Amino acid sequence: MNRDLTITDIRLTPVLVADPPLLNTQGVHQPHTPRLIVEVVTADGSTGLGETYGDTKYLELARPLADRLTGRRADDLNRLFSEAGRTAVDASRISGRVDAGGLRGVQTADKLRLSVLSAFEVACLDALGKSLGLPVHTLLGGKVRDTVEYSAYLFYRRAHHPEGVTAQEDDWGAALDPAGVVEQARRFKERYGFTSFKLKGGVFPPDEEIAAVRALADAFPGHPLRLDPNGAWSVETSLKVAGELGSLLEYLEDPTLGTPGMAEVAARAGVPLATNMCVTTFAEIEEAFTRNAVQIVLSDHHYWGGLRNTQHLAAICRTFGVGVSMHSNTHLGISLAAMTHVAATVPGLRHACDSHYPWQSEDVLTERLRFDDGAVRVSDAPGLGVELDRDRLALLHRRWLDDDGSLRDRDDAAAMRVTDPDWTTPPMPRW
Ligand code: GKR
Ligand code: MG
Repeated sequence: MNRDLTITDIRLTPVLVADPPLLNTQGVHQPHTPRLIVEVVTADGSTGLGETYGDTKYLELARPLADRLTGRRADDLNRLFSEAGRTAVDASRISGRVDAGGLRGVQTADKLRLSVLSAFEVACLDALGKSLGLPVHTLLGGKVRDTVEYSAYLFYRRAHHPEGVTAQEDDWGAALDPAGVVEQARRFKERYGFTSFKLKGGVFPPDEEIAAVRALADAFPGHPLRLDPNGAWSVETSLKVAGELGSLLEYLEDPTLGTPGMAEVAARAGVPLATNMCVTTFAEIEEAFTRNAVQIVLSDHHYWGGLRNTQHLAAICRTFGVGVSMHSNTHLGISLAAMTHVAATVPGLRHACDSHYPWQSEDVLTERLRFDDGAVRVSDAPGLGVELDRDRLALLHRRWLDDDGSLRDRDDAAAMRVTDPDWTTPPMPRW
């Protein structure tokens, strides 16, 4: 076979994907959420797939990056990354410390660039794997496990999006109290076999969320439990929650914002702290690790800059005795496949990874990925081992084209205002 891995084309397809009314501290998920699907085509006829955030600021950067990388080689990733680093980022796109829509920590030009680049890297690895007949995990040095464990991602949620809003219905029903959360967890366990449970908190006053975790502990004795309020609590509130839940928790995730606050909670709480908010870039590692502010970093291969950077992060964490696992934001099967390949190569992955995937009823793949006994089997097929369904892609792209612009940028506070016109993003700490 002619292995000319020159990138001849990069196709960028923004899509809007159905999302249920999941609550978090900033508001509620909108009925559709944006993602960007990337296809890297190489001269030997391979097409690799990648996926990343699809809000406008990512799309605006994706085009110039794609133009810059076309003509280069899909197997020349190191040079591709340096080349991409020269692409300018519009500074007006990086405002404020914490990402308003995505709860993804600090915003920097580099992080924005890496968030887009990660989809290109995954697509190049997929193309390369297809061309060589090798799975992505082999290109990353080889898997050290055959399955990757995921946790059930529990959300307080409404039964439906508000009346009059075009949305995909589901039959999960509302979960707004401890009984609802336990019922949701039971269903996750029955359907997918998950044995770890993470509850998205910061939605109700801490006492209610403490009651929900206690109810989970009673219903599922011995199952690892996590609570993640996305930084909605003060240091004092975090310590109170940690004091009450203590040994029931596998870890507490981002109880409060910022490394100094996390360090104080970590020093006094006696519960391990995980983060996908206070350490989201390499530049933040030194301070956080030196101050022992976090015990587990939840990597997100999108904003850390891809699968190889995730491996670098995991190696740094290992060196400092800090645990590593995976963060998730609403995503499709391409990203779940990518997460699974890289997670399969990380030694000492002791915590089940997060994934929103069970909440997504739609995908752009010919076949959905499956969770069996709470885990995804690592594919040994060439590349990522997934196949694009062009009709599905076209349908979800059509939805993006038809949108009047109101859903093209994730805005959980705007979705909340549909039912509560006075709602604004709450100032932090909320409690
Ligand atoms: O989907 O509402 C959500 C989550 O709150 C998400 O945006 C977070 O980034 O899942 C994430 C987390 O663990 O913080
Ligand atoms: Mg989190």
